[in-house]
Amino acid sequence: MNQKNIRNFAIIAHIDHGKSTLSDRMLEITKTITKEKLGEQFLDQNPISKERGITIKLAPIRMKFTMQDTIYELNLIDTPGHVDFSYEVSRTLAACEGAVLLVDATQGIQAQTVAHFREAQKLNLVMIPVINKIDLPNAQTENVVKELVDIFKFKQDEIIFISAKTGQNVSLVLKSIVEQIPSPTGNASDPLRALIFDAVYDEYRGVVTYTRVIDGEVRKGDRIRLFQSGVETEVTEVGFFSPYLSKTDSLNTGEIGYIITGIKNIRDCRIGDTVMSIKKDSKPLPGYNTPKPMVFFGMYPKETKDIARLKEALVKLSLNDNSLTYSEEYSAYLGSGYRVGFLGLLHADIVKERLKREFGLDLLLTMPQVLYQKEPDGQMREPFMKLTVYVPSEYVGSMMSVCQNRKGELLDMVYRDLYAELTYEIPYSMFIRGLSAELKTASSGFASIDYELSTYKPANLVNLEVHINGTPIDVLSEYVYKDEAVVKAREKVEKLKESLDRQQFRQIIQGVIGGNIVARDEISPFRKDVLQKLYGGDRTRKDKLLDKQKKGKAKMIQTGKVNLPQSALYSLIES
Ligand SMILES: Nc1nc2c(ncn2[C@@H]2O[C@H](COP(=O)(O)OP(=O)(O)OP(=O)(O)O)[C@@H](O)[C@H]2O)c(=O)[nH]1
Ligand SMILES: [Mg+2]
Repeated sequence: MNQKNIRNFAIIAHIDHGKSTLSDRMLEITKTITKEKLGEQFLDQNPISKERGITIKLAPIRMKFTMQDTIYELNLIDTPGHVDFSYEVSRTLAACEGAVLLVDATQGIQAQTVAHFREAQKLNLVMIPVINKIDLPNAQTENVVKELVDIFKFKQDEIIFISAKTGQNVSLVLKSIVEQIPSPTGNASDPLRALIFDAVYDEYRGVVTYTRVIDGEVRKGDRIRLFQSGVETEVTEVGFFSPYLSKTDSLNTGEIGYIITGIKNIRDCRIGDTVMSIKKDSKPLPGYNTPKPMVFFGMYPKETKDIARLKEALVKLSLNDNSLTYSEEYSAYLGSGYRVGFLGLLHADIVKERLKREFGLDLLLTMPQVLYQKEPDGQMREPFMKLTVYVPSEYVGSMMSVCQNRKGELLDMVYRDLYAELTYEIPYSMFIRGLSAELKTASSGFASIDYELSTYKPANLVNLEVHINGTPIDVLSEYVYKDEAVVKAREKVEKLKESLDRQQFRQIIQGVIGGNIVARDEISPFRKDVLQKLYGGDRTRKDKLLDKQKKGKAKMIQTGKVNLPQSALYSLIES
């Protein structure tokens, strides 16, 4: 395609504002996908995405669009809206010249609208402001126009009003993309430089890199070099996204597509790396800063033999999701596992689900923890976030009381027309303790939040251990704030008692901090219950039951280090 007829753009918005639905209409109008095949949110190909109705991965697709007898190649990248997947958005934006900034007419500007707007602005992308869902009776279109003008300084007459659902005015958005968004610059006669903005592992083809060609071109059979790993290899296939992989002869300057190479080792291919020609020296592209994982879980396969498959699965998933980190871990009770780091709780949940569905792994996840830092003098430090809350002004008071109760410190507060923007510094661990849900509830669902890591601060933490019959259960211990430690210990002991109350041994459960028992409970043996239903009756039946119970005991003693069956541990960790 002639470089000047190419347009690369992203659709960005807060969660649920209609990005994937707008993509559907564009695919329909450009006849990229037939209406019969389209369904809803076509680009959400992943079944988990489909079921939950949320986008979890960036998704590129190439369209042909004719305007005034000229055929344009439009490369659309749909992005996720949830804050856990913001990194997908920044990677997408780096591969584009422009973005459609979509705002739901019933919601107005929300946290990720602002976050993605700023990111796109930093990269000097041309943005097309679009207000969506104007078909809804509760659309507050005029207010949203005012917000777009006041906050983002758009001109009123550049805003397009659409319904992604009915298709109303969507062709105006396509027209505007062609007219407003510049064609890619880049030099066709320079040696190849292409940005890897994503990658997937395909069972049949191996590593598939999603790339944006910046300079030069790439063809099947070309020798290329990956800058970071220094690996040289041959291109075995190039193509574009339809959204499936569709082979072509070459990818030219400015185009978005995929490259498949002879690379065997998944780790040689890194997101953000530059694919370069081997012939001449040229500079690598800037790439990305990989975000740091914030939440950590221990992950253990329920079947011990699955540990090798878990490792393989993590290697493959992290190719496609390089914010995922993992390191080996061992538990006396659960055996070998991995400590896996995620960007947030939704991210963790999705990865667990993908491991189950795509790799058939049944896993146990321990309690989430944030990444604490231990100073040489033993002082613990915990991560703090800069949290921004966007909320209708009438809820400011409730937001403030939630944040204050959660050790938050108010940094800034700005009142806009209809809503306020509060900025807090708050421990990240509060997210694990349900901060997001609390803010939602206290604002009748209106609050939206954005956050980023700000700093580490000293934290008054203690290690809370859980002992059964004097033995600490490693996977149940966790760091908790000192001021809540005793309450937490009692809660845990109680919960454990509930999940253990049908065991056959006397069990002493203790919450222990620094060697001191701060909570204690015990469960008397199960034996009584076995006989209870027999009302004295038949002696041989009684003997048989007691005999059965004895065998059960023997089995547990052999397998467990304490009288704790794995099923009880599972139910406790999973609850
Ligand atoms: N009435 C109406 N509903 C719409 C419109 N556009 C999208 N929706 C609905 O809004 C919901 C969210 O739409 P999606 O397209 O999945 O939103 P999204 O921005 O892709 O969401 P994420 O990718 O999860 O951030 C769906 O139920 C859509 O049917 C519209 O123009 N009018
Ligand atoms: Mg979507």
